[in-house]
Amino acid sequence: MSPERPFDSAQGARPELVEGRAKRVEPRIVMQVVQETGDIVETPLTEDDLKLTWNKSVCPYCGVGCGVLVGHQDGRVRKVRGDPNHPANFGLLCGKGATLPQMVQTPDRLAHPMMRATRESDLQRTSWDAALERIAAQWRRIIQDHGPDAVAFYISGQLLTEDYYVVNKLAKGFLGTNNVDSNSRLCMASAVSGYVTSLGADAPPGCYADIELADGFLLIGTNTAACHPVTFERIRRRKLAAPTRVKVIVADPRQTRTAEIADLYLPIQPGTDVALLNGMLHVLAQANLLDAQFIHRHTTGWDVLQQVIERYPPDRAAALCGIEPDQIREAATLFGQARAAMSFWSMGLNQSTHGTAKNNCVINLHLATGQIGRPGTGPFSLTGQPNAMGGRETGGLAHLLPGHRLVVKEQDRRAVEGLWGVPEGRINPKPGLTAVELFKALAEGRVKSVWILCTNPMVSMPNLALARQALAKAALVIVNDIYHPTETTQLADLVLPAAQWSERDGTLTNSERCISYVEQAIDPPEEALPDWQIICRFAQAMGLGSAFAFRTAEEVYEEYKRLTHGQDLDVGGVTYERLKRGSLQWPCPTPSHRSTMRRFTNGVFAHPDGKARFLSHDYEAPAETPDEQFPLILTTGRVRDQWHTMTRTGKIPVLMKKEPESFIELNPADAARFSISDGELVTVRSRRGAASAMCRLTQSIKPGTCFMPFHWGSLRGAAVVNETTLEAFDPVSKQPELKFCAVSVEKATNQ
Ligand SMILES: Nc1nc2c(c(=O)[nH]1)N[C@H]1C(S)=C(S)[C@@H](COP(=O)(O)OP(=O)(O)OC[C@H]3O[C@@H](n4cnc5c(=O)[nH]c(N)nc54)[C@H](O)[C@@H]3O)O[C@H]1N2
Ligand SMILES: Nc1nc2c(c(=O)[nH]1)N[C@H]1C(S)=C(S)[C@@H](COP(=O)(O)OP(=O)(O)OC[C@H]3O[C@@H](n4cnc5c(=O)[nH]c(N)nc54)[C@H](O)[C@@H]3O)O[C@H]1N2
Ligand code: SF4
Ligand SMILES: [Mo]
Repeated sequence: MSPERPFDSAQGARPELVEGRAKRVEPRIVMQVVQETGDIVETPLTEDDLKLTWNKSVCPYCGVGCGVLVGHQDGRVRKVRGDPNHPANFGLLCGKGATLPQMVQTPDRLAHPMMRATRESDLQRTSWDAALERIAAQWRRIIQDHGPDAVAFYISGQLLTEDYYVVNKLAKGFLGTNNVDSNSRLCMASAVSGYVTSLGADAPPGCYADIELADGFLLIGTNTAACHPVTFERIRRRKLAAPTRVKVIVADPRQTRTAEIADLYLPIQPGTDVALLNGMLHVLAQANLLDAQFIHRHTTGWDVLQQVIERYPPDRAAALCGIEPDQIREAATLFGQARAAMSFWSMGLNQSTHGTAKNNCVINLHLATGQIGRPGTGPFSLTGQPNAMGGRETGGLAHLLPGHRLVVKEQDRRAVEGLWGVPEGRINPKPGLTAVELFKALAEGRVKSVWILCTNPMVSMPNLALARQALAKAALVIVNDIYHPTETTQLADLVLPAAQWSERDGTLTNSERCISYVEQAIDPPEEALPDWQIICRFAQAMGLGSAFAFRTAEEVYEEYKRLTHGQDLDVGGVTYERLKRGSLQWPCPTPSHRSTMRRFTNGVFAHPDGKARFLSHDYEAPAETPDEQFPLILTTGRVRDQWHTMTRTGKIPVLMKKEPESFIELNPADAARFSISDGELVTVRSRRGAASAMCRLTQSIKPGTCFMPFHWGSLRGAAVVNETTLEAFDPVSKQPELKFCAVSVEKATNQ
C-alpha cells in the first residue's frame, strides 16, 4: 500500500473527471466505499448513475474534507460518490456523506427573503431590495447613535472562504467593527491559540498521508470513529496493517468506538488531560526517552517545564486522572518508543476553560520527543467543520485579520488597510467580541443588532437562556440559512435564503491545510443567493458598493489571495484553474509551487527566534465542579449519524433510523445511586436549566460522569442539552467549557 494512495477504491480505470458545470463524465466504473454501521461497503455505479452529469465537490460536513462527485440530472442532485482522487478520502465516504442528496431540496428549503414588521408579527415573504434596505437603514442609525461596535456578525466554519472574506472585509475594513466571530470559537479557538503560542503559527504541521507512516497514535479528547470517520478508517487500516508495530492510545472518559482500535485505553476523569500529559512527560524524562538534541536546538522553555513535570510522578498524575499509575507509564512508553508518533485531538481538549493549556501540553509532548516536522509525526488537531481552517485563514475570528494577521498588531492593520484601500486607522485596534462575549453584550444591550450566518446558536450556544435573552433584547436579528424554520430563524426579524452546497462554487480548507474547489452543480432554489453575494448586495445598500463589486467567487478569491502574500499561509500560487485539477496544501506561494505537505521540516518554527516554545501548565480544576446539589459531571458531544443541530441529518430517514432520539448516557453505578433504570425518561439539571431524555445505561462511561449529545433542539420537541451547559471560557482562546458542568439527574416527573 503506497502512502500516497492508501486505498484503492477505483477499480479499473479512474473516472475521468470533467470540470465545470453540466459536463458529463465518461461512463466508467466509479467505486465508493461507505462506512455504514462500521462495515465497509463498496458500491459500483449503476446503469442509471451513468446517465447523470457529475461535478467535483467536497462533503459539507466534517473537517476531514472528503472529495465527492456529485451526480445530478434535471436540476436535482441524485447521487454522490467518494472522489477516488481526493487525498483526504481516496473514494471513502461515511454514512453522512453518502446521503447528501437527500438534504438538498427539502420542503423547508428557504427560497425567498422573509421579514417581520414588528416582533409581534409573523415573518412574511419580501424582496431582496426591501430586506437589505431595511437592514441598511437600521444599521446606519445604530452605528450613528451607538458606534460601529453596536453591530456584529456571528458566522460559521461551514461558510466558504469567499463568504468569510467578504464578511470580514465589510465589518473590519468598512463598517469599522471587529465584531465578527464564528462558531469556530466554540470549536477550534483553543487549537489556534495552542499552535500560535507553542509553534508561532496556526495549523497542523503534518498531513493525512502521515497516518500511513506513523507507528504511534495518541487519540485524546476525540471520538474520531464517530466524528471524523474517514480519517479514523485510515488510522484503523494503519493499525490493522501492522498490528504489533503500530500502537494506539485513546484517552476519553467515555469508551467510544474509537477505543476499539486502542492498545491502551485511558478512561480519564473529564478535564484532567493536563495532568495526564504532564505525567507522561515525567515518565519519558525519567526513562530517557526524550530527544535532548531536538530540545536543545529547536525549543525554548524546557527548564521551566522540567520543573513543572517534576510535580507529576505517575502516582500523582494517575490519582488526578482517576486511572492507574501503570497506565500512565505504559502510555508514556508507547508514545516514547514510537519511531513516528502522531496525536489527534478535538473537542475533548478544546472545549475547556483550560483548552489552550491542553493544546500546549500535547505539543510539548511532541517537541520533547522530537516527534514533529518529520514524515509520520506531529500534533494534529482535527478541525470540526468543513472550512473552520479557511475561516482562520481569512480572519474569521474577532481577534484576527485576513492572512493569519492580528487585530492588535499595528503593522498587520496597516498592511490590511493598504490592501483594502481604506484610510490608515480605519481598522479598530481592539479585538471584537467573541461568541460568548457577543451574546452577553447583546443581552445587556451593548450590541444592538446581530447578523447570524450559517449557524444555529439557539441550539449550539452554551447556556441557552443567555442566548435567548440576547436575541430577545436585540433591536434587529438577521439570519442567513438554507432552511426555515430553525430554532434561530424563528426568532429572527429577517431570514435570508442562502444557496447551499452544490448550488454555488467556492473554496474551503480541511484539517490538513488542503484547499479544494467545490463546483456548482445545480441552481439554488428561486431567490436564494450564495452568502458572499448577500453580503456584497448589503454593502451596496450601505453605499460601499465599489469595494464589493465582485462578480464571481473567483474574483473574491483572487483578492483574498493578495492578502496572504508573504504570510505563512501564502496562497499566491493557488488559482481556481489549478484547484479544478486537484487540491493544494498551503503554503503554496507561486504558480509552480507544488504545495506543502509538512511544515517545520527544517526545525525552524514561526516564533521570531525560530524556536518552538515549551509552555508549562499545572492541572487546574474546571470552572464548575460537582457538589452535593449537582453531584455529577455532564459532558456533551456527538453521535456518528447526526450533524450538529440536525437541520440536515434530521431530514434523512436512514440516519434518523440509526439515531432517532436524544439520550443520556449514565453509568449503572450512578443510575443505582439515583434510582434510575435503563430506558427511563431522565431530567438533567444544572444551575442554568434542565434537559430531559431517555437514559442509556452503559459501562462505557466513567462513574460520576454523564453524557448527552447536543444535536437535538427545541423544534424536535426535545429538551436541549445546552439549556444546562456553562458559558465560562478559556482566558486565552475564549472557548467555552462545553465538556464540563455540574448537574443532578432524576427520573422525569411527566412520564
Ligand atoms: N457525526 C458527526 N461528526 C462531526 C460533527 C457532528 O456533529 N456529527 N461535528 C463536527 C465538528 S464541528 C466537530 S468540532 C468535531 C468534534 O469531534 P469530537 O471532538 O471527536 O466530538 P465530541 O463528541 O464533541 O467530543 C469528543 C470526545 O471528547 C470526550 N471528552 C469529554 N471530555 C473530555 C476530557 O476532559 N478529556 C478527554 N480526553 N476527552 C473528553 C467525549 O467523551 C467525546 O467522546 O466533529 C465533527 N464531526
Ligand atoms: N453542548 C455542546 N454544544 C456545542 C458543541 C458541543 O460539543 N457540545 N459543539 C460546538 C461546536 S464544536 C460547533 S462547531 C457548533 C455547531 O453548531 P451550529 O453551527 O449551530 O450547528 P449547525 O447545525 O451546523 O448550524 C449550521 C446552520 O447553517 C445552516 N446552513 C447550512 N449550510 C448553509 C449555507 O451554505 N449558508 C447558510 N447561510 N446557512 C447554511 C444550517 O441549516 C444550520 O441551521 O456547536 C457547538 N455547540
Ligand atoms: S468523513 Fe466527514 S467529510 Fe468525509 S464523508 Fe463523512 S462527514 Fe463527510
Ligand atoms: Mo465544531
